[in-house]
Amino acid sequence: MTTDTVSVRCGVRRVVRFATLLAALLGLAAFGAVDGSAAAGSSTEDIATGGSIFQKKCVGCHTIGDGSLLGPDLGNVHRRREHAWLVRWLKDSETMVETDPEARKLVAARGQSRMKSLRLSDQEAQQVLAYIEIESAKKAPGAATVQPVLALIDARSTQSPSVAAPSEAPAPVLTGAAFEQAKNLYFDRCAGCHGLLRKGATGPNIEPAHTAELGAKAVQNILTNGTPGGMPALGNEGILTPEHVRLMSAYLLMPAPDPPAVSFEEIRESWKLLVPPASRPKTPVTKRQWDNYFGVILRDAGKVAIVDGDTKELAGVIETGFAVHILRSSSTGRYFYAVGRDGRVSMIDLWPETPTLVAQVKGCVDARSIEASKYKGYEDKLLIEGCYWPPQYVVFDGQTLEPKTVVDITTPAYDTGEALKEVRVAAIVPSHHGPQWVVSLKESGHVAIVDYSKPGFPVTKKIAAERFLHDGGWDRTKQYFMVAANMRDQMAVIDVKNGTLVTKFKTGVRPHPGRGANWEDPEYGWVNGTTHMGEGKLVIYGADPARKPQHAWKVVREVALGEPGGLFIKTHPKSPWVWLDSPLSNEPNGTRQICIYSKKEGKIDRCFTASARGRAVHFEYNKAGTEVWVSVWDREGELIVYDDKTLKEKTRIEGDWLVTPTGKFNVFNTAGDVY
Ligand code: DHE
Repeated sequence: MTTDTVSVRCGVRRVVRFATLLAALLGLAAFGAVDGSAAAGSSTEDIATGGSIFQKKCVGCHTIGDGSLLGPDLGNVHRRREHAWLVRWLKDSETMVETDPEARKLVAARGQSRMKSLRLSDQEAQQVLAYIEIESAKKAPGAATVQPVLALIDARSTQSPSVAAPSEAPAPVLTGAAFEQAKNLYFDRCAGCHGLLRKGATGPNIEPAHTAELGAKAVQNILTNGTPGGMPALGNEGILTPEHVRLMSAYLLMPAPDPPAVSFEEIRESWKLLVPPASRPKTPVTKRQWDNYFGVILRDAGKVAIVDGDTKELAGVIETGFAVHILRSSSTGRYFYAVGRDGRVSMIDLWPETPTLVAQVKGCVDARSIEASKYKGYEDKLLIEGCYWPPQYVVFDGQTLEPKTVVDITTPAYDTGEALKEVRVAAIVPSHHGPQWVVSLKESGHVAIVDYSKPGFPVTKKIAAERFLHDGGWDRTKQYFMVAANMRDQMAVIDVKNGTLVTKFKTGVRPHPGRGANWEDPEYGWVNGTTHMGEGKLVIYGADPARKPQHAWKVVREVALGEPGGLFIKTHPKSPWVWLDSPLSNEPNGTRQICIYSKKEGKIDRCFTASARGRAVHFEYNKAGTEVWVSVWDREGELIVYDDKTLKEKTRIEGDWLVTPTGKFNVFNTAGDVY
């Protein structure tokens, strides 16, 4: 037990004595819930546990007796609602909204800020309610004057009850330097999920109209504590200092500045050819088995490590620049292409004795995706970079990174026709059956087909799918592209051969498959699956339209994982297992959890904590499909290597150079899109 826990528990013990005394004085009925007191039957440990759950899952949106934030003030909520109703709400608010008239009324009154299901057990819900009851009593006698929840919420539709209404709040002022600092912090930490223009995508819309409604205090709470829906606790995790949190809360109440454009000329000027093709080796010089190299993203170091998959030795470290995000391989595997959040593309040649940076260019202000040409005749010839900002993609020469063209992809929303300023390029996959890249347009909800055999590398088709497309990958045949529309809780299936949307279907709260995983299910034929950011659930859907058309693109299995915050799922054609992580869980232990699903048994074989620190994130197989590598995402990072047959840990790769390792990409598997 830590000192903190001891002091919390002692404090709680005093509070319980006070509460019991108060209950005795007022009579239990007055003190208790509408149909019973959670605190009366709870131990001090229960209340302490309730307090710690409340701190982790609720404080981003609620106070107890200190006024309304994103959600209502929960002071004395036990007096306003039946105990059983509150327990059900704490367990699964989303289902209640579908089935319970009171819950529907509550959400209708609150507009966009709908509460995610906390998925607490009965016992945990009791513990949280006991804690709220005790904390409400601490605020007595004023606590009794708290207004009923619905009345409070009704008031919020015209003005916020506890924080000043937007018109009454003094307009935040930031000086030039503070504004610049806040702008950079926003770009580094927030824009990926909420968009440079703050209109939302993986995270909600946080334009000033919404943040002003919350007020600075609520914004600070959310930045500090995160939310159960997957917003990280940036303050508590030490990513933002308290000063940063205050700065950001002011910045978020101000209109977003216009981000800059990037012209073809500027992209050309940024191009650096460090080693021309004629000066590169004609055959591999390295003695290492380079097609079993792993490229490892060292996120916060702005570097990529190349690790020998056979010997587990470090083959080289390449400076790639700010918050490098992913790697993709050229078709032959000889080159790794890295893309950074700052839009910089770095090309790494794996044939020299030491892997070597041979070219760099910057095609965007903000970017997440990159892919090579993989169709016969185009091997290692071309490269596409998708921009988050500006709304464009850039095509480069695959041997030199010389820019060839920039294509604007501004497209109206597929459903409403609304003109959009920000249309971000999310996942890109390379066709193996034709000269095409398949490009996801996040905000508009289209999947664009880019034909690189045509002059100018144009979009030849835009297929309406679903808004807020994010990540996805191929089915086993590489005819169907399955992509998550994560803010719409759906997967969309595109038939790339025929250029059509096959279907889309709901899976759960914010699916996040990475590139997904394909395997053969004993009952349903070929299937694919996704994990979820917003709930602890693996969802498996049929992906075998040729042999099992009755199950194709329908959810066939749902498997509970315990922890929300899942980002990646991985398997290999030779493996009996499917590996799942949950690095965005709200629980420190949950962030380090790995779960392994048995293809044969159709259920989770085991879940375990992989590390004592950091987060366990992203899986990659070696070339032979016999080992699984997992990153410990921490300043003092590690790579854990598991034997895929026995599931036992084989070794840990450590070293000063392993600063915040995240994604890993095996050359053979990445070049061949094996997943
Ligand atoms: Fe990623 C893939 C966007 C945060 C690790 N990430 C992707 C893709 C997109 C994306 C669009 C698909 C690329 C493709 O296939 O062409 N990622 C974003 C964001 O917008 C987001 C949510 C927020 C941000 O600010 O960037 C984000 N991503 C992260 C991380 O914080 C992760 C966990 C750690 C890191 O290093 O950045 C992370 N994303 C990854 C990885 C992949 C990825 C490892 C590739 C998975 C694969 O197996 O292909």
